[in-house]
Amino acid sequence: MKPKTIDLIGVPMDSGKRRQGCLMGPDALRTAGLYAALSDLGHSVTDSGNVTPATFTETTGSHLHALQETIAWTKALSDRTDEVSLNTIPIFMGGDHALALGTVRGMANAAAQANRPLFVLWLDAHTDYHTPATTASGNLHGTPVGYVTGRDGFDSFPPIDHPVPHDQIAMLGLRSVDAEERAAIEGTDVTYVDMRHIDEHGIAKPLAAFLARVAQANGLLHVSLDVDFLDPSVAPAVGTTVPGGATIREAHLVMEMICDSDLLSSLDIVELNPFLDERGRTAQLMVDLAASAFGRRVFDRPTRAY
Ligand code: EXY
Ligand code: MN
Ligand code: MN
Ligand code: MN
Repeated sequence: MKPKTIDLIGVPMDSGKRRQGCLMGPDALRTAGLYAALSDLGHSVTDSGNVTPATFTETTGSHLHALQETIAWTKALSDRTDEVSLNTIPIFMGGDHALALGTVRGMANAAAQANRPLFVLWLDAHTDYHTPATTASGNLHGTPVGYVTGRDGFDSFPPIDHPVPHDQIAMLGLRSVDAEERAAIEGTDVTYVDMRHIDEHGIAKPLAAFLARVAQANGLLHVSLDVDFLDPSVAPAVGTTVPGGATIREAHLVMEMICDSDLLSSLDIVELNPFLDERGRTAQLMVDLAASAFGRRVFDRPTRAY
């Protein structure tokens, strides 16, 4: 892989759900050696520190958890993403998945300025396709895809200047989708791939088809990796575990194929809750997966033995 310029951006955001702990995520990824893992591969890495939201006054009495805090983070992340040059690959170290409200909104704006389409690869047990009006839990980490695709109901959030078209989104690893999300998303042209499909056909086939479309369109690729994409037995440090998730090798294959495509323009690593980890093994796995997306390999070419 050609050396890249990578910008590590800490996003200690914890407002997207009630269980606290993701605020420690950025430092857990730092402690697990994300900087060294990427610079050891020859990339030029900067750690820009953490984003901090503007001050806010929280709404009371709303069924939406931490609404104003989440809006403040969305604005701060959109602004931060506006500063990102497309010659740099930002890695947003979460923090919960509500951070994607701001990172995907910002990358969609950056893509529009570059006159290129933004594609989004959502690696998650969940579709995160709710709106403030449809969420039963009131946890806004279940809404970023609803927001960036322009669904109604986000009036108090910054407007979506450039909605991500549904056919520019692929979701892999799905196994916990609420009835409303399912009914809504089945009516769109999102590429939604559940674990049953992956069991039967493998993870490489749908991913290769999606990456080919990104390349064909000269698109930018934003990857949003939720820890709960993986099976809880190998990635326990997340508050929304769902059994029957991706294996470590399926996750590495996804990241290695993304690396080979050379299409990655931005990456979220989200929902890591170190409070739930076991001696840092989930944080270490996220760092290893990031290294696979940036060129770490066992061998550079296949064996000649057959
Ligand atoms: N769909 C459920 C809800 O809206 O509460 C669960 C959402 C989990 C979201 C995590 C970040 O992926
Ligand atoms: Mn998620
Ligand atoms: Mn999830
Ligand atoms: Mn569409």
